[in-house]
Amino acid sequence: MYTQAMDQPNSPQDGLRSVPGASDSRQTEFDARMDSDRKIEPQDWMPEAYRKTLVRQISQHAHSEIIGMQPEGNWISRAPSLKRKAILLAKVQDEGGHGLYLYSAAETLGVSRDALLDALHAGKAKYSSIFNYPTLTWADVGVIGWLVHGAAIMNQVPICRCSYGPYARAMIRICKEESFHQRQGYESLMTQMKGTPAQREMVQDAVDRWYWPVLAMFGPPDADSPNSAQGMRWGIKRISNDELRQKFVDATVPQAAILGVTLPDPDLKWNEARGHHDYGAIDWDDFWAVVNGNGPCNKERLATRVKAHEDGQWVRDAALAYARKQQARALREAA
Ligand code: BYC
Repeated sequence: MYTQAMDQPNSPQDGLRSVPGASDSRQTEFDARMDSDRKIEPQDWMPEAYRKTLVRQISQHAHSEIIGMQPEGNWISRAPSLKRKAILLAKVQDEGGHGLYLYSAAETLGVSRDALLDALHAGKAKYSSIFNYPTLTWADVGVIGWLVHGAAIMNQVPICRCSYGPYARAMIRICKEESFHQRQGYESLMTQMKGTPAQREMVQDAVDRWYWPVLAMFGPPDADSPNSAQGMRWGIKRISNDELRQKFVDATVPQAAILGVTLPDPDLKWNEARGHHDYGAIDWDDFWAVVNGNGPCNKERLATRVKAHEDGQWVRDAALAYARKQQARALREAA
């Protein structure tokens, strides 16, 4: 539903890879590897700024996955049937798994998982703005599947072609699972739209609350995106924030029509000349307030995350003790 061809050509800026001042043979090899679209692997030399950008983006992405378990996790005990509960459990568990693949990918860049988690728990690390909004009704779970995961797929399929091997490979599996998440959300909403007038109103209300924050998920407009230009040159980002947002709007309009909901944007209309939908202004002040910690649920999300980490300390201690015991036994047997 949301695919972009994996063989799509790279940005015209892709020749501009070098970091000013770094002109040794290792930089030349790095540039050549990227120009020929070969992956950079953990053992390869890379510019420090490239490494830092990847650590920033991959860790933010990992944090988003594990914080992203909370809004829907809130509904596991209240899912309306055993089938819906089983689906939701599997989906939330997948998100935990995505976080783990991504922390592992970040660790290949020489940063420890503990350091990344400390930054999250101290409120210093970013995670996606979208998870700071509340899930008020069961319809929110469907809308998160349809729109939030739909946006995630739109953003993440191009990352399967990221220049850094471990991140690109993690994204292939993640995108397959995201596709299931998106479809289960849409299917759940389809069922609700065939229900009572009250259920249809509940779906429309959820769409009204989530639509604009989802459009902001793609990040600030290209002109105000400080990381985009370099991220594109390095093949970390393949498609710009605004282009992805536009693709998402174009894909969502016909899906909303099939579902029978109205997207809450009076300025949304097809522009024949552009071959795309025009859409209204996004409230960037609201977006930055949320990113800077002042959204409706930021404090609750972080507090829940820190508590879960602290409550899980005994599990990590037990796993470490067991691993040490196994290691000691293996050494004894080898002696
Ligand atoms: N929320 O220069 P820009 C998921 C920050 S997981 C918060 O455009 P960049 C899912 C940005 O970090 C969703 N902050 O940055 C999971 C930067 O700050 P710093 C997450 C945002 O990196 C479970 C500043 O604004 N997806 O979908 O070039 C269940 C300037 O932005 C946001 C990923 O992480 C935001 N929405 O582009 C369901 C995918 N947007 O770091 C769903 C990988 C921007 O300079 N990440 N900022 O302090 C990316 O593709 C890119 O990092 C972004 C931002 C497009 C998000």
